[in-house]
Amino acid sequence: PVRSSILLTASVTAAITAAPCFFTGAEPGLRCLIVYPWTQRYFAGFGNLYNAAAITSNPKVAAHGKVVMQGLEKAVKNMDNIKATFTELSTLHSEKLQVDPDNFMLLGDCLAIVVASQLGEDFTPEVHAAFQKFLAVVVSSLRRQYY
Ligand code: ZNH
Repeated sequence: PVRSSILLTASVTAAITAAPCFFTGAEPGLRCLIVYPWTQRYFAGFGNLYNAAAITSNPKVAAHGKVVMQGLEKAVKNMDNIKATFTELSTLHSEKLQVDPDNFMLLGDCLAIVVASQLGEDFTPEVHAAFQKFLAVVVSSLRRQYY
């Protein structure tokens, strides 16, 4: 497992370096709320999210999207220990926020689409595979404290 995570680090880091907007942009979160509208239910306090225009112009949604991306940045920086890194975050999503964990990969898929569109030809099958593997570890780590 250590060896595979080192390989993963190299490809994902390469992908991330080439995609400067990756960890600062709110686009994956916006997409997730539009394409999978049931994910809006957790953001009742963020104001009206009645259509795509309302979602993309909502400053609270954008700010939150960036917070989530910063959480993912933490995962990249702790590539060999994502499960432990996300222990508290997993408990928060399970016990306090009560987010259905099936939603995690939906956001991951939106993220992959954004990264692919940023990287263009550099989003090779190898980078894609590494990226999906990274997302799978992130999602299983976020699910870990659910029971
Ligand atoms: Zn989440 C929050 C991350 C997914 C919902 N998140 C949060 C935070 C973070 C995160 C970092 C902050 C925390 C504190 O404050 O402490 N998420 C995350 C990640 C992911 C996620 C990394 C994946 C990938 N989430 C998610 C989903 C959902 C959510 C999918 C739904 C659908 N979150 C949430 C909420 C919150 C959070 C609701 C809270 C918000 C407020 O502020 O209110």
